Amino acid sequence: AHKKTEVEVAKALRSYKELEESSLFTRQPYSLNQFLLDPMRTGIIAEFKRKSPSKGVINDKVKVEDVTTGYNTAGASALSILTDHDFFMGHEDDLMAARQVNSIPLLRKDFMIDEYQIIEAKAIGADIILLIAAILTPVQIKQYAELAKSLGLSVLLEVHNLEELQRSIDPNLSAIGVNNRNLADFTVSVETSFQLAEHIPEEFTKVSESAISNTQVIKELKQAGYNGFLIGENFMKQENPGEAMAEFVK
Ligand code: IGP
Repeated sequence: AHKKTEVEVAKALRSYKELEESSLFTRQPYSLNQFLLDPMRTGIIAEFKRKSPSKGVINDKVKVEDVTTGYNTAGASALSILTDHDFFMGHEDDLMAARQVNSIPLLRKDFMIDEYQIIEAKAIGADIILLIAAILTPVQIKQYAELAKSLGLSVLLEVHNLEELQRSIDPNLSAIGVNNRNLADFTVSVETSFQLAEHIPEEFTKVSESAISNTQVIKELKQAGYNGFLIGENFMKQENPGEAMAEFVK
């Protein structure tokens, strides 16, 4: 309900026509899978996140330009930028600022519940959208993934159990992300990724999301077939998140 009103306000401020006329709207997006599978990169999707509902403020002292260029230099395959205002202290402007200084894919990390937000994602310079199975019907997932694909955007579907995975699979998706954090109670377990790996159809790249804090786990996840690793807090809790990632991958 909260997100619904936020989207209604956004629609009133900027029409579909205005979004489609913005200069970023016509750019050709980068492909998530191309960067995830690039052997010169780490497979890490490094996240810019000031605050979260489970941890409170993580870091509100750093600049999005500094952090994202640091991540990029450290070999990130993509950057995840929270644009949700209330829960994560993020903003569309953060993604636009990251766009100005990075030439790798940007994930608009937000709760997509309306087609408007997908058009908006393209208009602010995103390359990837996130669809969270837990809050969407299979019909919504199909429609949103089709729209995103028609705009050249990559689509990351987020699931956290087998039932969500099986009801949400769609050919328009680019990658499947297994969230190790249960959004209902915030408990985390990387086991979720190991358990679901074999159920993800092989045509999709696999991403493990949340609670990744050491390189040994990444090694094991790679052996289980994962191509991508979404890491936020482990880097953001440091004074210099970009440097923390460089140290992590060394
Ligand atoms: C990153 P972590 O534990 O490394 O900070 O997690 C990312 O997976 C997490 O921020 C996330 C998220 C989400 C945030 C995963 N799915 C959906 C908001 C909405």
